[in-house]
Amino acid sequence: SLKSSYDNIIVSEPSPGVALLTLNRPKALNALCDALLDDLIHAANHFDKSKECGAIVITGSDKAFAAGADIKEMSSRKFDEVFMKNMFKQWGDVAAIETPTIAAVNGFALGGGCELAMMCDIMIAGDKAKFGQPEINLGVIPGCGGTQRLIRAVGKSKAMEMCLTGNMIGAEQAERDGLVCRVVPAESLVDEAVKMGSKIASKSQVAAKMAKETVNAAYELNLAEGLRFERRMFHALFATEDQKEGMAAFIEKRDANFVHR
Ligand code: CO8
Repeated sequence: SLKSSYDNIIVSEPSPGVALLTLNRPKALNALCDALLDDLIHAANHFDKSKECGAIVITGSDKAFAAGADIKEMSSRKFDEVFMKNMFKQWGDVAAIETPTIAAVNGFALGGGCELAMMCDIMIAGDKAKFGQPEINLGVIPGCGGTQRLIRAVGKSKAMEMCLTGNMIGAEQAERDGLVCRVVPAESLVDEAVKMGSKIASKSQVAAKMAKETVNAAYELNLAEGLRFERRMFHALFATEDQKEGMAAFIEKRDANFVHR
C-alpha cells in the first residue's frame, strides 16, 4: 500500500489515471540520496500495480529535476562497500516499471538526474532545463545508464562529449539531439506532462503496456527479432476485448470505451 507520506517526494493524482511524483529535497537540489530513491521506487511500484493508473509523471522543482546522486552521501564510501551492496542496483527498478512513464524536466538534470530522466519512456523539458553527465569532474563516470542510454538517444559523438567533458546542454539542444520529445515554457511543463499522461491513460492499458514493452525491446534485439516480437505482440492483442472495442468504435463512429483493469 501507499505510505501516507514520504520524506523526499510528493505524491498526487492531478488527473484521473495519472500519478505525479515530485522529487522534493529542495535544499540539495533533489540530489538522489538512498532514502529518496526508496520513496520514489515505493510510490512508482504502488502506481504500477494500481488498476486506475495509466501513466506516471516524474518531476522535480523549477531549479532542479535532480542534480545527481548525493555526492555527500557517496563521497567516503569504499570499494568493498559499493561493490558488495551493488550501489545503485535498485535503479533498475525504475526502468522496470511497466506503466508508461514521463519525465518532466525543469532546471538541472545532471548525473543520476539525467539518468533517471532517461529511464522514463518520454522526456519533456521546460525551456530552461539543462542536461549533463558531470561525473567526470568528480573522478568517476555515469553509473546508472549515462554511458549506455545516452549514446542510444543522441549518438556516439554527442554522448562522448557529454561524458568526457562534463559539458551541459540546454533544452533546445536536447530536443535537436533527440534526448527530449518536446520543449515547453517552464511554467506549463507539469501541466503539459500531466495532459500527455492523461491522454495515454485514456487508451487501452493493455495496448499501451505492450507498446512500451515492444518499443523498449528495440534496445535489446536485432531488427529481425524485434520485428518478430512486434508482430507476435500485435497478434496477441486480437485476444483482447480492447481490440474488439477499439475497432468497433471506429466503424460505428463513436469513442472507444476501453476496459480498465
Ligand atoms: N549531491 C549532494 N548535494 C548536492 C548535489 C549533489 N549531487 N548537488 C547540489 N547539492 C547541494 C549543494 O551541496 C548545496 O548544498 P549546501 O547549500 O549545503 O552547500 C545545495 O545543493 C545547492 O547547490 P549549489 O549551491 O551548488 O547550487 P548552484 O546553483 O550554485 O549550482 C549545480 C547548481 C551546478 C547543479 C551544482 O550544485 C552542482 O554542480 N551539483 C553537482 C552536480 C553533479 O556533479 N552531479 C553528478 C553527481 S554524481 C552521479 O550522479 C553519479 C551517478 C550514478 C548513478 C546515480 C543514481 C542515483
